[in-house]
Amino acid sequence: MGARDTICALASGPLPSAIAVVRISGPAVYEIGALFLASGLPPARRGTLTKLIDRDGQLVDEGIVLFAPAPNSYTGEDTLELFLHGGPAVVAHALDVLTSLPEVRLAEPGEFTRRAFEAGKLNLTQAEGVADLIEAETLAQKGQALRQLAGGLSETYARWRDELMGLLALVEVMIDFPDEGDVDSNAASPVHAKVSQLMTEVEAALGDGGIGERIRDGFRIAIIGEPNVGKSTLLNQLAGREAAIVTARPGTTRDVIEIRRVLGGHVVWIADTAGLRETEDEIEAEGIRRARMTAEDADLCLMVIDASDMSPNPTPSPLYPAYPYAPPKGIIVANKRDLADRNNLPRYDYLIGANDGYGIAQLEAGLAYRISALAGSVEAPVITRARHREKLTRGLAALASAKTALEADLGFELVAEDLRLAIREMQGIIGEIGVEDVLGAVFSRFCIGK
Ligand SMILES: Nc1nc2c(ncn2[C@@H]2O[C@H](COP(=O)(O)OP(=O)(O)OP(=O)(O)O)[C@@H](O)[C@H]2O)c(=O)[nH]1
Ligand SMILES: [Mg+2]
Repeated sequence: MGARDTICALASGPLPSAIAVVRISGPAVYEIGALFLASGLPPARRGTLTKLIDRDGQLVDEGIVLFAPAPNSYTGEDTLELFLHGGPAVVAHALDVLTSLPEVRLAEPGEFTRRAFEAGKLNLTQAEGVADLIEAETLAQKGQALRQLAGGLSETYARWRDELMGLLALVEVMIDFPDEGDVDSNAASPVHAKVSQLMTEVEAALGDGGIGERIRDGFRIAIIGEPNVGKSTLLNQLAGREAAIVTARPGTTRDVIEIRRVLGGHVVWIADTAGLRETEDEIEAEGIRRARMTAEDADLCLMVIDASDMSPNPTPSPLYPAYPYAPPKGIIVANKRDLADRNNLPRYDYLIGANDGYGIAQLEAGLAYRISALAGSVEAPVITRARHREKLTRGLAALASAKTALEADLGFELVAEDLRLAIREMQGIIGEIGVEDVLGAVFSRFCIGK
């Protein structure tokens, strides 16, 4: 294997900024120090004011330089960080100078963290924690990302993997020495008990209601109801802008329109949908199909009805009942209270006027409360990404198959094979078996310079 490229990138935010951090990692750091730092590489890990010069000795900028020799750096390689003035021309000039060396190139997204992963500084779950921490907008997201980065999540997966490996060793002994010790059915029983126990644990993690993923990706609220009841008007109220088109014509909204908010300390996606009714129109029918899917997927569903429309009753069509969801998911929002007869109101959880904003603050407070209750319903979720859930689900299937093999006395070879499969899935989550496309998918979503 030849020497690796040395990578460099702007690691701080958009320019101009007070300070710009340019990060460099790889073997060319020494050459860069000798060529481009007026006083050479500074002592390790000590911030040193230095001039950055180009090949002709022209000043690029002057700033603090931090040198971290391998292996005690983020990437495990020799790294250099330049704290420059945050002007676009400064940074462009500095990157030009650095990449003028043939072995230095600009970093790809997430490449620094990928190198840290390859150097064994982080496992894959922790690397995902780094990405999540950078993207975290709410304290809950930040807390979850920090826990993931600190290794809290990988510990659980690693423990399951270790226990499975111990179990596999036991089963392999039984394959190798079938006549020693107890007969099969007795010998199988501790294995069976352990498999069952692990299954219970994995099932519990999978049965978390997807809360970890929701904290990370956002909770989902759907607004549904018949045409013209004011769903889009409500969405615009919640968005604080004209996100959706509002007209007096029923059937205005065709597609799902989503807005993002922070409610109760959590990121929430609120979706406006097409009004539910029977229709011949192909486009509207597709919109209605999407509306129902959106509602199915949602954590909370705002079922909007027209408070002024008491006739014939709020359930005009058996195909599209006004209240498809029960509490706690379903929330009945009666709109157009300005037109309603106060003495003759339908059943509702919230009474609003989407046009004039009446009751919106109460509705928002109620939603915030329900979202925080949902988020708090699972303490420290284990699963934070669909990728983890997929692997755990497959691991659980392998365990179930091992259990069946044990119960049907199909032989320890089959059990061993299932255990190996389950181990592979656990290893896949923490990246011990580095399948290239998985790694590519994980790291390409990072920002450049991380
Ligand atoms: N009087 C009154 N009119 C309202 C209120 N909220 C909405 N409207 C009106 O009701 C009509 C329909 O509003 P939209 O928000 O487009 O209704 P929608 O449910 O999104 O309708 P579709 O997209 O067709 O399903 C518009 O003319 C709104 O101005 C309200 O609180 N009071
Ligand atoms: Mg609409």
